Amino acid sequence: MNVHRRWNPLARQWVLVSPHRTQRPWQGQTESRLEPEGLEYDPTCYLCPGNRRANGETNSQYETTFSFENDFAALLPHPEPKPPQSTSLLRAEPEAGICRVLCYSPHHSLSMSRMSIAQTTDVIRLWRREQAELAAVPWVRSVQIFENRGAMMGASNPHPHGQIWANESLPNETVVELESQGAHWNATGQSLLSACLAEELQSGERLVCANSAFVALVPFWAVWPFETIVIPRRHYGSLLEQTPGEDDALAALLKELTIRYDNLFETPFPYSLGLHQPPVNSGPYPGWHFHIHFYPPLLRSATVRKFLVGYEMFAQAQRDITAESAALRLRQAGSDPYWER
Ligand code: H2U
Ligand code: ZN
Repeated sequence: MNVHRRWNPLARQWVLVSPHRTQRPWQGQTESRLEPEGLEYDPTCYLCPGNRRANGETNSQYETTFSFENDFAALLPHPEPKPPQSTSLLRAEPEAGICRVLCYSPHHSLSMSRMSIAQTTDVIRLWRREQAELAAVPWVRSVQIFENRGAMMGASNPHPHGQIWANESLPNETVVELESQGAHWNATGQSLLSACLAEELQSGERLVCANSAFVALVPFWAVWPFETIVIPRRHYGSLLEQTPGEDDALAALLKELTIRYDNLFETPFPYSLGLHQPPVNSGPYPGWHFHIHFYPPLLRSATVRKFLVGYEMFAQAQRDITAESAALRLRQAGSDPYWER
């Protein structure tokens, strides 16, 4: 395959693809391999049940999931009423928000790949409860649910957990996806992701795994080597419209996908995952199609990661291995966990 560029219609960006470049030698940084640990309870962990957190609060003796207000929140519900100094050119605005931490399980060493499907269904239900609760705050317009897994992605703690940041203005990514999905809906009466999914199911070469309600695939326009997107087959905007059957199907798909990730380099695979749902307390946004992005940093092994630097910082994103070969490798990685082989 020759060097080419691909269009991301969702984020409205180009990505450069240089398939011939995967042969180049590597003498740069390697990351240390992370082996799974088995500890079920860590008395020093800020997120384990019953433990005291950094600011002195105590976690409940939770048995399934547990959420709390982030003790070091990046956003505050009542920011200073005085707006920051700004001019028409150098603009600043006050920003109110709410940050929460979501513990997925009382078990300190689990991850979605190692949790049961029923436990992940509990996480999905927690995501929905939080989404509904934060959407009920009249000034909240954006609810961003995400997870950083692994030290390589900046997770501060191995305990299985995610976060929510909800705020009063729309973040950049939401603004672009709102425009791209809205424009496609207005032009065709079909959601952008339904159209993409139809083409992907037809071609099959970027599919990773699927079930009755969800499909995971490496998007045509992926930037991260093993980036995936999880798309519901049915078009709806958010978890609030998802059925109990779809909750179970999503949990099963997330388990299979994260096992495939872990299998790929036989290591707990780091990633950031993010749910993309439409703005709340505004709309309706009929073109928005619920989806989850996975952005994993690993490139060649458990120790060699991709850096978004140089040309990618100053010009545009670039990848070496094609989306098609990444999807093939994730299919070949299998769905039986390597740690049970
Ligand atoms: P990350 O691992 O993705 O950083 O998420 C952990 C969050 O948990 C982080 O935002 C919060 C940090 O502020 N935290 C608390 O709120 N209380 C604590 O005692 C430790 C960590
Ligand atoms: Zn813990």
